[in-house]
Amino acid sequence: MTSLMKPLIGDFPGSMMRVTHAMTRVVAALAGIALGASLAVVSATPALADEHDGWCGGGEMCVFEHENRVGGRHDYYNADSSYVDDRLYYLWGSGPVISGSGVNDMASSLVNNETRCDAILWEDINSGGGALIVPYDDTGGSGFRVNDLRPWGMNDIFSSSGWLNCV
Ligand SMILES: [Ca+2]
Ligand SMILES: [Ca+2]
Ligand SMILES: [Ca+2]
Repeated sequence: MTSLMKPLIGDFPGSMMRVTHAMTRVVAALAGIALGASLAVVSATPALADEHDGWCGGGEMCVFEHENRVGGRHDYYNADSSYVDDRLYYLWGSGPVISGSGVNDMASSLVNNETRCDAILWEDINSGGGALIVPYDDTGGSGFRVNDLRPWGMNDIFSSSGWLNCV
């Protein structure tokens, strides 16, 4: 599947890209188109029921409260228009336990664990504001990791996310 995105914002295989606020309007509009197509592809995999359970499984984009993927976390398999209604999981005992702390404006590191789609995270809900595009890793590793969002100027800011450039 050819992406509608790349011709407009440039080809950037394997690299991260911060999208400016002005560009995001274009990105968001096109991501909506790309998203429908991407969901049709990925929804056939069995990981769908595993999202929002605190485990960072295959096909998911996972955000973490602190740098280097520690602290509270949350896992997204589908696009999510608002992190305001999501809660952080903490690893206690045998597995993740949900907390009262929200995901919104908390992410300091993340993993794109999808092997066919770039992840895109926005600073506002409903795909608003600036965004960060995070490539996928299809080499059989542990996903594309961003261990520190501060150099990107996007620490503690993300409020929604989705997928794009799915192959
Ligand atoms: Ca949500
Ligand atoms: Ca944080
Ligand atoms: Ca935000």
